Amino acid sequence: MLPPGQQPIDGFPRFGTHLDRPPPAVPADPVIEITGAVDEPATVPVTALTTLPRRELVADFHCVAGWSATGLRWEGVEFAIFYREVIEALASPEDPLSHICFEGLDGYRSTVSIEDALAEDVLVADRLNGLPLDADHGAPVRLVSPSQYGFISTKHLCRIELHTAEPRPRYHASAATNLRLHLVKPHPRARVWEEERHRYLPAWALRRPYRLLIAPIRSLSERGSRPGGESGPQRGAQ
Ligand SMILES: Nc1nc2c(c(=O)[nH]1)N[C@H]1C(S)=C(S)[C@@H](COP(=O)(O)O)O[C@H]1N2
Ligand SMILES: [Mo]
Repeated sequence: MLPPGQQPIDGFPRFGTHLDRPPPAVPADPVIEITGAVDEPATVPVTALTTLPRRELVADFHCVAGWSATGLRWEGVEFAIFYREVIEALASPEDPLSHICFEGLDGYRSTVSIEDALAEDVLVADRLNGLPLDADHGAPVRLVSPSQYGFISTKHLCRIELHTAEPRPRYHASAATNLRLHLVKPHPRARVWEEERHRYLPAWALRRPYRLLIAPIRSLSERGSRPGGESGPQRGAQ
């Protein structure tokens, strides 16, 4: 059964605010920076994930626009374990952490409450359906939070920013893209079974307009994924 307002899609399309921009290049030795409420910002090599207990998670993936990809098999490390083993060793803020921002190599950002981030189905994933994560789906590593709309699941994860109070929403490192995404007003919790699509508007009002965006965003994203494909102007849509 799919969450309210979702429709199944064939396969697992590349999708996102990148539109037809190609995926970012993966550095030779990728790292995840840990910044914000830490004593000293730190840099964790992505290879550290191989030293932590691994987890396989089969889950559906739901985009706020209304498509769902079903039965994806992710592999990686539970975020809660990464948090306990890596982040807590670095962070000793006076106040407890309340929110975590996840940033991708393309500048994309998502913000998650600590409760939602530590849920048992949230993964830092480096494999999908038995293969290393490809560029379309977030190489080298991405967040996967299947109980929340896809826009929470930051691809190409390269920075984790810790906060002790809810930060002002920032959806992209680029000011222009951030501004455009602000207009979308995504719901801060984005839980799919509660249909938390929009910060203010009721979900029923958005189902249809969002669904109309699926085909164009999907085909733009596909175009950007082709090697040597042209990169277009930045536009905001989730
Ligand atoms: N780095 C990055 N992560 C991102 C996005 C993006 O544009 N850049 N788009 C988000 C949105 S809106 C969705 S629906 C999913 C799509 O994931 P997929 O391309 O693997 O299908 O990625 C999310 N994570
Ligand atoms: Mo999305």
